[in-house]
Amino acid sequence: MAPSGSADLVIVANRLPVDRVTLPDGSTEWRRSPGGLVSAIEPVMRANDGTWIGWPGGTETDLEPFEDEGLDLVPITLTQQEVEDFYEGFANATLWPLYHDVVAKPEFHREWWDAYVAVNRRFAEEAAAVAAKDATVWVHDYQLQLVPQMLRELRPDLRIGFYLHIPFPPAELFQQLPWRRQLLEGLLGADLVGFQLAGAAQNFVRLVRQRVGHKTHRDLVYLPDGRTVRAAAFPISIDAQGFEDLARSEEVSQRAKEIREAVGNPRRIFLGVDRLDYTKGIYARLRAYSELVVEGELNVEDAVFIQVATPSREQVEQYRILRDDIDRLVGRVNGDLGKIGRPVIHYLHSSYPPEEMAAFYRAADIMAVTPLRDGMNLVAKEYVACRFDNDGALVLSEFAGAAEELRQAWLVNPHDINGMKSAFLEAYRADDKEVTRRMKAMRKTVKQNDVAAWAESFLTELEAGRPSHGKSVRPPNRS
Ligand code: GDG
Repeated sequence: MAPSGSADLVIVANRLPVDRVTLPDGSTEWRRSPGGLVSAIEPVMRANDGTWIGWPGGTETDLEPFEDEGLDLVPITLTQQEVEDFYEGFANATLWPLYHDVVAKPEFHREWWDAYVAVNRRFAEEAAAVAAKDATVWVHDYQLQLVPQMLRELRPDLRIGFYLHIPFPPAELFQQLPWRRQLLEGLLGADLVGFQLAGAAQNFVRLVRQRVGHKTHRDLVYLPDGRTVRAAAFPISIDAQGFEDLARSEEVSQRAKEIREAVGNPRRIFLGVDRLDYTKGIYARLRAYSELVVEGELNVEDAVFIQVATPSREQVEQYRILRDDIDRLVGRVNGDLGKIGRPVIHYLHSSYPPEEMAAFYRAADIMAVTPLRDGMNLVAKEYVACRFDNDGALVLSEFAGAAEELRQAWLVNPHDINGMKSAFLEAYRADDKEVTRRMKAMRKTVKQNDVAAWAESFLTELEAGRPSHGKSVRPPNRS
């Protein structure tokens, strides 16, 4: 295919950075969806005449490429059947559990795989059409692992990067996948494959050696056609300054006070914030906490747990089961142990604007982030960014990618309920000096390694291996 597009930088992600919102009068408009990825990539997009290709969510078929606040956006259409087979099926009921240590049982269906191939091809063809000659294309996440290879076949002139936001499993688990070789070959279409952690990159290289038979050396894969592919870690982060500024604002400070008052000004507020997902360890966390109340280690006058669970993937069966399980647990705990005006757990199944999230982070004394497996976990970093007074305790799962950087958190094994209970109590009883020492160190880490540094290091590495005749992506003008 001859290059026909004009974009020097193309971002390919499952979702567009905007959502279609229906207004009261029935008309629709695009609204920017808040998220670290958008704010990280936006400056590079602007500096490079970038285009973002993604699915707007929904099944409208009448969507044309459009501009939103100066960003060129190209919507990909999915049919209802593709939403079920590609998105809810192969992406969220096959790959998601398989890549998260099989904490739920992955389902393997051939029709789901066929839809995955077809939708990946659509993304690849669109990217091939909009990319200028020698452009850079950055493909994101587990929904699009075949795109790099499909795109390379269409457009060998492109520089292609791929970034996986979720864990990459050890060979012993990945082997289960009937289409394991095709996925590895799909990823090898990229020049640079980025992961959250070095261990994930190593898993990938080992699998490529074993399953595809290519020569490898450290983080490099040597392909028979002379190309080399690099697999390396680029731990993602957040807009740390943005979160801090939000947390410092008058509006958020006031709202944080209101939240504390609304829950009865207890001595300590525990907080959990997660998408309602079985990988996040919400059930075990709430159980551990409620056992401390049963045993009298904590009482409802002094401590309360606020759990924000954002609705997620509600059409997928495992998510419905989880929701019912948590509804039951919270109902039982509050019914058995709560008092008038003093529930043990405030459970909020809802999503909130960024200001309200920052107010929760500021209101909480102890943040509980206890996933069974998580690529990174941005919530842990957001909490740290919002604690500008160097107070607040973070209880963090060893199985979150963030644990490699946030060593000063109270680290826990979320499968060990007693261990988690001890950590909650330690954090609850810790003196101010100890809490400050830990938080100061974590704040330094999060501020130094923000999301802009992440995007810059990935793109710099991607450009570094480019043949000298190609053009390269310009860094944004950073103020
Ligand atoms: C995947 C990987 C990796 C949540 N509820 C609301 C809301 N959020 C925001 C949080 C945070 C983000 O969503 C969730 O990010 P996490 O990192 O915690 O988890 P995943 O959604 O599973 O993300 C993960 C990440 O990709 C990035 O690579 O870290 O490991 O699984 O930013 O604040 N934001 C608002 N309202 C809500 O109700 N505004």
